[in-house]
Amino acid sequence: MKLYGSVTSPFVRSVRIVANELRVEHEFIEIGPFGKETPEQRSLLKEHNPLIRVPVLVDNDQVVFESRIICNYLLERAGSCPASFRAQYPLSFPEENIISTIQGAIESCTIPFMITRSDADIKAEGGYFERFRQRTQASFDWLNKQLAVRPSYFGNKFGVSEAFMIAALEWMQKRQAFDWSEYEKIVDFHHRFLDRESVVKTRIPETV
Ligand SMILES: N[C@@H](CCC(=O)N[C@@H](CS)C(=O)NCC(=O)O)C(=O)O
Repeated sequence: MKLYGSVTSPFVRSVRIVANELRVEHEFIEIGPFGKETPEQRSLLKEHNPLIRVPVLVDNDQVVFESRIICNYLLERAGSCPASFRAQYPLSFPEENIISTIQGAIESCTIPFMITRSDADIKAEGGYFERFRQRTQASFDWLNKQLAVRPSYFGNKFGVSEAFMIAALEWMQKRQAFDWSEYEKIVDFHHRFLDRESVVKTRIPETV
């Protein structure tokens, strides 16, 4: 099984965390971060994913793209999983809502980041960029609350939504895309899981 992705992408990292938790053997094939891919890497990506983005999983003849679908593929394929990982398959609807919100918040930060990275003259403010900012904020307000009211779906035990959340938090911190340090429950969440083996193993390198 091959996983194509960059070491910086929070979507790729979520998948890597889940694969590590499920002990799924895989080869990680590194693609440069957006705007820094080589022409060969870009055409490799195009060949496997019409959306031309990472992550992409190739398992013999089966190609799977979109981080969430890849996680589902891994969960289904794993069958049983270590007791330390909350891996119900299919995921419950409350957990799906939590993952949708985390993914929406990530995209609200990664899209402006990629747009400004590809065109230095564009200012990521006002207009629809303002909607992205509001969406991130509203998502974090909601997620902070979910940690209090739905701990069995989010926060109590490490699972898929926790993998997405930790990847989102550390990417936003690294890129200074959104300051979540005032959200008490979220800060506590980060403290609880930041030393987990799968999280440490996939952390974005300092040098990138
Ligand atoms: N919804 C997708 C989002 C993936 C995504 O946005 N990947 C970014 C890296 S963080 C990417 O490859 N972007 C390149 C592009 O948009 O052209 C998923 O969950 O996999």
